Amino acid sequence: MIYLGQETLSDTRVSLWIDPDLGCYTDDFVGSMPEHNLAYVYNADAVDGENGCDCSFGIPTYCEAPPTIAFKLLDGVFDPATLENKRMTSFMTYNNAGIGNSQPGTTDPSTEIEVQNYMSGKWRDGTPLTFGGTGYNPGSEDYLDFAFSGASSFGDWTMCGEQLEPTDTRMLINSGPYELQPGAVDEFVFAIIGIPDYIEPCISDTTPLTFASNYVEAFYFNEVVGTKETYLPNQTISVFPNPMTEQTTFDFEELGGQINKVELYTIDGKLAKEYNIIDEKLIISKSDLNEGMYFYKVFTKNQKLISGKLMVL
Ligand SMILES: [Ca+2]
Ligand SMILES: [Ca+2]
Repeated sequence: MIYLGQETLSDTRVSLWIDPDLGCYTDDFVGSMPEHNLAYVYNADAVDGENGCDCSFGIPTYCEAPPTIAFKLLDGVFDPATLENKRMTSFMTYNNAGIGNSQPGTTDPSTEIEVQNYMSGKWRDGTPLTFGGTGYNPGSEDYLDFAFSGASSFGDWTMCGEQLEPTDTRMLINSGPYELQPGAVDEFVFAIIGIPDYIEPCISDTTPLTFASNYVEAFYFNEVVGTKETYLPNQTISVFPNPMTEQTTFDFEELGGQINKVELYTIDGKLAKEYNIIDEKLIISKSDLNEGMYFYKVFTKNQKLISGKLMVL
């Protein structure tokens, strides 16, 4: 994500929207695990299909072995206020109005405001998400941010536990609000995790989900990104302009003579360039690089590290 606008956007929200059709799309349930930055879809019962293993329009089904599919946010948007990547801040789900008898406030949005409501952890009509039942309980004050999150401060809450009518669900993993600054270069990384032959009916045991989530997280941060180093806030250096069109200057003035090396990595983790630093500035020109996204790592003499992303247009 590259923000080329000139004005700071003060109330930015970024959502991952998913219409998870698990085999037959009319008998699905969803849930969330906020502590894992994760949401998932599972079949409402042990057999995927409307009439036994069959589904409308001849859609193929998982029949007697439906999996659970999880969507895990690994790298959210960068929030300049906290200098950290934002986590999943709310989770919402809503229903295809054409299937079953969903309450009108819980169905597909049709205006920008209704979309914004869902992205903010509210229902289509602005009703806050509250604990219990479908989560659409006008008048209730049992507010929470994550729909069907299993354990919550009010008690356990899952679609299966509430014995809701199975339906065609959509879902949003929401992140925000945060401030999006001109020139921001950011990325939003998520994993799709399949757990075969697991519904336990009703996800009474989340151990397989927890295990898969931890495994994917460790793999991503250790093997893909690498987090063994100590990070400094990336505001302590200036990288401008970013995106690069002709050349970009890394300015280390604020850190005095502490910097000794800059490395650029391609998006798939290969070292593309290495620069030894003797000055307080490094100027990189486009002729050294291909177009695309790079990760930079700036090393100080005592092995502290500043990292970020550089886009080359
Ligand atoms: Ca669906
Ligand atoms: Ca299904």
